[in-house]
Amino acid sequence: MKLSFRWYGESDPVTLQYIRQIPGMRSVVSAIYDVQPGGVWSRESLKKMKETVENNGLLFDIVESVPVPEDIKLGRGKAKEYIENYKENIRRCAEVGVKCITYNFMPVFDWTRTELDRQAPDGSTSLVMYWEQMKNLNPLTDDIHLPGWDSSYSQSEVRELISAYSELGEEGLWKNLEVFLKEIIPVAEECGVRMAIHPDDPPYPIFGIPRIITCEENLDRMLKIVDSPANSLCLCTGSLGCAKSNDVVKMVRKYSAMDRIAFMHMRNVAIMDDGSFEERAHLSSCGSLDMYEITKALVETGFDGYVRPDHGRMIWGETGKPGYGLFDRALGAAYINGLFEACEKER
Ligand SMILES: [Mn+2]
Repeated sequence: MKLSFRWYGESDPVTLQYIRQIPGMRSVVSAIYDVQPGGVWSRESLKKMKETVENNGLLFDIVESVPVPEDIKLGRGKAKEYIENYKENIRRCAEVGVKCITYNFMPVFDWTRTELDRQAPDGSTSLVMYWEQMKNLNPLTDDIHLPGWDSSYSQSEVRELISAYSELGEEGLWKNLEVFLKEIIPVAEECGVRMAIHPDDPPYPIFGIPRIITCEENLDRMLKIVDSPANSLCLCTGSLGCAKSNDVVKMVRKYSAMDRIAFMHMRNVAIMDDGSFEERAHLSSCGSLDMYEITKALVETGFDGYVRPDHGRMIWGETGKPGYGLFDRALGAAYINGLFEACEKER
């Protein structure tokens, strides 16, 4: 496996010098942040990213994310133009040596949480989603400001998007995903890039907005749209793992054996009785997922893709982007290294 770490560019309080000091660290997972979703990334920015990362002894060969604009997901407006731009971004990433591009197909909102700094008994904080806090919210009638939601949309724009997606429905969203994949995957194949779709987080509809990258049946359907290793998964254990019905170990084993996992996001999550969930430390005993069995499934199926520790807690007084501090993600990386070494030597 290729160990990697997400970095948000020069504005990230976690420096590349620090990331480099994590044992076994290989690649930096980043993106170009000076262009709006839908636009074309400049060659200059990509070259500068590559140089900056390499000057710090790391590789820039994996991207997260090239965002998919709402028009593509809704199949309206500038969808055609944006798909062409997306292809160009794949080509330009490949030019600087990128081998894997992560993206998601989640309508309107990326991950949904109700608190970003919920304090645990040990004083650490993490992201949580409590149904108790969600259930009375209605974005069509109330002004909603959930943490982490894209503040570039006004409330009326959010309402318009939500009704457009409700009208589109799941099958409409599948149709638009199909159009997108059939256009971009051949380009990725040509360039030697693997596209890795991130599951919806959490993997079920919120506020009646359709979500489709959610469960084994739907992942099967997605992978069949274009049956190629260039059309692969970013298998995020924490996202899929917050639906009790998902058997994450089974899914990892199955898709890794098929060589359809390009990127692993490894983190743990604790599911509550009512389906609420809390992000936890990476260790198996800290949450609902068996990280050892997940790693074993990867090793036994010969996985050689990218892995990164996903969201960490905030610990030791660190401040910064919720989920993306240095300390707990570095602990996660060390734990992942240990699991892989043990599983590989056991074989
Ligand atoms: Mn993830």
